[in-house]
Amino acid sequence: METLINDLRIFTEQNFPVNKVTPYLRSLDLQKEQLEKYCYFNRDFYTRNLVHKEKGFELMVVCWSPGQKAPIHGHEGEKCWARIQKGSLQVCNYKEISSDPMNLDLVDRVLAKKGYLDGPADIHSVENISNDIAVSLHVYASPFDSCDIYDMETGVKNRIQLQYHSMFGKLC
Ligand code: 2CO
Ligand code: FE2
Repeated sequence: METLINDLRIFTEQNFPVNKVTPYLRSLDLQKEQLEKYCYFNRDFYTRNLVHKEKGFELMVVCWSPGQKAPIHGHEGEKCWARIQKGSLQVCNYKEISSDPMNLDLVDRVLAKKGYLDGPADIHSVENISNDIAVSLHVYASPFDSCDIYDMETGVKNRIQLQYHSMFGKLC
């Protein structure tokens, strides 16, 4: 984990070049033991577990029980990669055709399995459609603590505050 954090720090100085960061994260070799202390599950929602945060980036382990979902949300230019470390997740990517009225086009739907690297993501939803738990490792370059949720039924965009379930291995 220390090596990963140090390497991400170097990428910060280079403004997270996608052509370098993507292959780096794709070939990342983390043992499940290294993630264990960040793995907390909740019955009601997926959990965001902070591993490390500094000005340029944050590193997070996200834990998904079966059926849990991050609804359609935007990353607003923040570079966001997610690597599946355990289980599988369905990722749907959208393109905003217009904001008023809200019109999103489904660009692709991917069943991301262990070892798959997604990103950098823009507008997407992520869902554990399997019957098993899933764990993903997320790198957010230029992280922010709120994001827009797109409600397709009402055509309304809602700003929500993002929260951590645990920080540095300890429950919040
Ligand atoms: N972005 C969501 C979050 O930080 C998880 S989906 O993958 O980017 O809660
Ligand atoms: Fe996301």
